[in-house]
Amino acid sequence: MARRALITGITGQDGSYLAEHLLEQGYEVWGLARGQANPRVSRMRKLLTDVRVVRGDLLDQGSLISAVERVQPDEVYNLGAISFVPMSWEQAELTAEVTGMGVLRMLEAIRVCSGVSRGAASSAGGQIRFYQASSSEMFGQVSETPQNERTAFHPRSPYGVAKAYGHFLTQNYRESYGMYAVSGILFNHESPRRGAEFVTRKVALGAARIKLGLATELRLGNLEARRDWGFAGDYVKAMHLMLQAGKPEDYVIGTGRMKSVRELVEAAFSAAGLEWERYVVTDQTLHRPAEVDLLCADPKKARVQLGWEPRVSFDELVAMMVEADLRLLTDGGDPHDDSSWP
Ligand code: NDP
Ligand code: GDR
Repeated sequence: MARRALITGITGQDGSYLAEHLLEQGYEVWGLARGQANPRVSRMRKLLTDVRVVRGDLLDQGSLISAVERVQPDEVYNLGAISFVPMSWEQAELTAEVTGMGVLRMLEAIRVCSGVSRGAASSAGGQIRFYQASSSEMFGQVSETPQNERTAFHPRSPYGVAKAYGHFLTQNYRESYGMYAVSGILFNHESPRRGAEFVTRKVALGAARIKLGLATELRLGNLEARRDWGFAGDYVKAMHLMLQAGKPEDYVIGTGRMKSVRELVEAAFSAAGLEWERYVVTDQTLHRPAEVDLLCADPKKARVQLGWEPRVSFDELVAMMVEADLRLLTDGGDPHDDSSWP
């Protein structure tokens, strides 16, 4: 019988790549989708035709219990979150509820549906395996570079704090109830499906718009921030591998290479055949209240224990995104409309 996976955040970037990967592996894939008439759900249904949808919201405990009862999953991937860091200052409480407390609600749904009792410290922990989408944003103001599984956390945004809560809670459910519950500490990963608010996609779209005469400038915040950027299609494979391992452990996932936003801009504009200095304007209002200056992964544990390695280089990723946006805009597509996903 096919293994069954339940993915929260199915309408997001990672949800789509993970669903495709699991379908290729022969899984029956279910996506948890929220909202009465969420337009991203109907678009997702058109693109991922083999994914089955179950309604639920990370804010609603009962809906998660019902979803787990209905799907009876072998594996749960908790990707749902408010994931845009600047929004977490605007709506800090909501971010705590969805990105932080949502993890507690999902773990509780699994615990209850698996019949794992609160008192059973050494219980088998049930059969459902759980993946939590932890983030390099938990490292925040870094104490060492590169960052590995033992690096201390110093989050710099309400988003990072909420992720740290979810991370420790996942660890705690593993230790308290013997659940197979793991966190992937993923560094930034991007694709042509990335939301237009994130810097890589904003830059790719900006370069494409300027190239096609649809815009004359691109406004950006801090050009000196450095990140470890990889391809989302590579990273979802690591999520799956983490749930197939012999024992539940957390892993850092990234490329081990860092680039600045300035280098990203140079690469994207060059891929579009443009000189970036003529078009990019820096805007103080786009700077963050507390910035994460640099993040760089040490993914050695994942390479050695899971056999995972990223395949797509930074230059290939940027070129892929710029080309996709040139095609999208040339075809009259709407960058905010997920149905135009490549
Ligand atoms: P997206 O922002 O693209 O997707 C977020 C998803 O969360 C959407 O499907 C959204 O659904 C869903 N969601 C939002 N609120 C709720 C809610 N109340 N209940 C249920 N679902 C909800 O994120 P990514 O795909 O980029 O990232 C996936 C996960 O990985 C996130 O948890 C993110 O924080 C984390 N992460 C991402 C990294 C990256 O570089 N991409 C790096 C490290 C961690 P809806 O359509 O309903 O809004
Ligand atoms: P990040 O991604 O905050 O790292 O979180 P984002 O692409 O938003 O920012 C990366 C860096 O670029 C700088 N920057 C800008 N960012 C945006 N969005 N817009 C701008 O105009 C701009 N100018 C400069 C930022 O200051 C920052 O330093 C992403 C999300 O996917 C999280 O959910 C995830 O956990 C982390 O990656 C790892």
